[in-house]
Amino acid sequence: MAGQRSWTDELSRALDTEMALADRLFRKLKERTGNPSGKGVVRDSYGKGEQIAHEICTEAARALDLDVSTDFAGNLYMTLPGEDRAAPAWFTGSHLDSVPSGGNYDGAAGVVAGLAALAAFRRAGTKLARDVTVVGTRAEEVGSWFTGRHSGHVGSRAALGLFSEEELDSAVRQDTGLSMRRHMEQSGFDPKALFASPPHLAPSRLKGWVELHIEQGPVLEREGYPVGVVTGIRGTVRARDAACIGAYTHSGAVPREYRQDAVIAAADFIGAMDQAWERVLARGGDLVFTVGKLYTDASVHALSKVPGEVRFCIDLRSQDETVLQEMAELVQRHAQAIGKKRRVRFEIGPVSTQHPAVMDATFRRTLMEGCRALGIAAMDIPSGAGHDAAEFAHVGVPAAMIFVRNANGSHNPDEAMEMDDFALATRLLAWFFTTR
Ligand code: HGY
Ligand code: MN
Ligand code: MN
Repeated sequence: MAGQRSWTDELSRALDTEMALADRLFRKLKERTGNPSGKGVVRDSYGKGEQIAHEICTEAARALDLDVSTDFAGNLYMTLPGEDRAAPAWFTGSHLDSVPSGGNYDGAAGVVAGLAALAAFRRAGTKLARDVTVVGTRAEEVGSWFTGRHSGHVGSRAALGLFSEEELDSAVRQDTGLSMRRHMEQSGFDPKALFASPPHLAPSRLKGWVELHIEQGPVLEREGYPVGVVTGIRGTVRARDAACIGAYTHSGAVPREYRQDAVIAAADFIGAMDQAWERVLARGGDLVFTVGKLYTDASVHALSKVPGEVRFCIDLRSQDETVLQEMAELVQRHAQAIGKKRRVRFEIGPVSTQHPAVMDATFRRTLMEGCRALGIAAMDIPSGAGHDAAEFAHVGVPAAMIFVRNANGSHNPDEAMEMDDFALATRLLAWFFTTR
């Protein structure tokens, strides 16, 4: 088994004790970023809610006497110094923003687990071989807040030098109409300096990225495991601002063959993509397809009108790059063919892609060793959801993820996680950092 010099009874007991810190942080996050007009939490990317979450974690890190810093994009770094400060460091953490009316654990669980692990190292007097930095990344949920052209995961991609300057102005907040650039500046960060300096995280400085995150799907719960070790992360093909343009006209007077009905055409398109999805699954492929937003214009639509416009988004995800490419082509082909048949025009708009990511095999083996050593029942599991970990893997930083069982799915206010499961996953995270 990998070197176990720092795993002690004191550390084991300290991890139990620090679950109280985790509890306090989850409670504070829920209270201070709760949705004022409804249920769940609101931690808007480069907005007030995300900023509050960063302040709560900064305060906890200061109380633990960690080295605290931020980069030009506003990512938060909270470091426990190790013996060899020049050695490539362990990085852990996750995002501190949420989807609108989201759950309290998506993203935050990874940051809270990292802080609880560092608090336990402090309490037990554990001196690790290398630094461990807990990161609170910005704007991982950017797709739920910003439309326009961008490729998601803004904070981690900015830290790794993968974020492009044009995205600063092509990504626009739906509710404020302001660009990513303006929101970064309003939050007190420096987009100009971001592009005038080398990436904050040079891959050579990182020993690896290990992210704890709730599963967000039903598998661990259904299979009866508290913890999962992630094998890979699905890539995406997304169109955030698609539309189908037809013609408004009288719903009674116009015969079928003269209509340009945007809603029926969009329904045809969605049905055709759904059948394509079934064909991929029937041949054993991996794919999910979602239209999370579909809406006519409330300022002009009416019962007695043939709808002349409908707007929607497309979210395609797969572990397989070729399936993603095939689906991206199919989107355009169906849009053309159905547009012709229904006498409408599809405007698919900017299409962003994220490549699938493979988790590091050695880290996965070590994590499974840890599960055996700690008596934690765990299973290998692919991630359907996207995560910052994929960006680290894309730049060659070995990456791993620990999933925590959670009930009621995710991206909804009912997202629920048992603290016992969280404690096991945090224990595994801490154990992993003691191995080298
Ligand atoms: O959409 C995602 O998978 C991630 O939760 N942002
Ligand atoms: Mn999410
Ligand atoms: Mn997440």
